[in-house]
Amino acid sequence: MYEHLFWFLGHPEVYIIILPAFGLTSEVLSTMGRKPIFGYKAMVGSLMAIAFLSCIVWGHHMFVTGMNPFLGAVFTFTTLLVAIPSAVKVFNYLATLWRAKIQLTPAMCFAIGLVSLFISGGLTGIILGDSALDINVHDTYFVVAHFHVVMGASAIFGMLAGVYHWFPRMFGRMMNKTLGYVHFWITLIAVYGVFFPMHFIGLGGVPRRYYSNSAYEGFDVFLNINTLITVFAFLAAVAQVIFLFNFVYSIFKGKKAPQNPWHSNTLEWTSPAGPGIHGNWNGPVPTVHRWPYDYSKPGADDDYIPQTVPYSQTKNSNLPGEE
Ligand SMILES: [Cu+2]
Repeated sequence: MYEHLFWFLGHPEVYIIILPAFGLTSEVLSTMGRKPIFGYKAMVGSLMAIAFLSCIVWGHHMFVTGMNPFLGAVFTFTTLLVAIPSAVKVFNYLATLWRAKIQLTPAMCFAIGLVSLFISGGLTGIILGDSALDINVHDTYFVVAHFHVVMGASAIFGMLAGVYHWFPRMFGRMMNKTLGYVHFWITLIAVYGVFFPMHFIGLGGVPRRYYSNSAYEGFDVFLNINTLITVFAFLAAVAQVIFLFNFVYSIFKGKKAPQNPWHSNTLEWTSPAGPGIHGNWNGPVPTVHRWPYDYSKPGADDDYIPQTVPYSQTKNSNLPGEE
């Protein structure tokens, strides 16, 4: 009973970590690709579908607890259903990037990094969600590798994309781009360096949650891989020191940020730069005329039209009238 309750909380909880990162990524991919997010309604629907499905899949953590195999089959079915909205999101991310005017800011690098990690980690989720396959790798490092790629690395990449993107809005200053790129590349390589080989240790049968495996001679062949993983883990940690330095340094010494550094449509970039004031705007609250994704709109001169600017005030008069 306790284990059921634990995973009834535990599975939705990991989705709570990744879903906001998906939202951040959608914003960054759209703004930095100068295109509307592809399939907006499908993207929102997928988020809601994932949130709902997350509540009826917890049994996939319990395939080897002695649970009735028929119940295992039910949880396999509900779990594999999650692949559908997940695939919709990945395809729409890729379609948003297709023929986009991609601006590779550090935020965009991390957003694309999230897509890469989510695909890599999602594929092994199919193996773990299927009871017949899961039994072979349950409670091994294969699971550790899978969930750290998806809900650890992928979610953190989304959060870092958000930090780089909205830092100018939060502090009125820009983060250092070069340090951002160094942070991104070391983190990306180190994360794959840690978790890619970890899958193979798991396939070899090394169990998780043991503080040492030195009592089992059969696992000695994996020592070199463990050493390699440790080196990459330290490398990943060093990269985060670079990020923390960049973050704190830029708060005080970063270049002053323009009002709207990424030429974004959204409302937050119209409020006074720097830490928020009560009510967010000095004067009256601005009027919003449309959705936030009017990037590269056919017939418009600029590749963005802020939500607060009516079409009649844009340079080109060919745009349709406001609804
Ligand atoms: Cu789960």
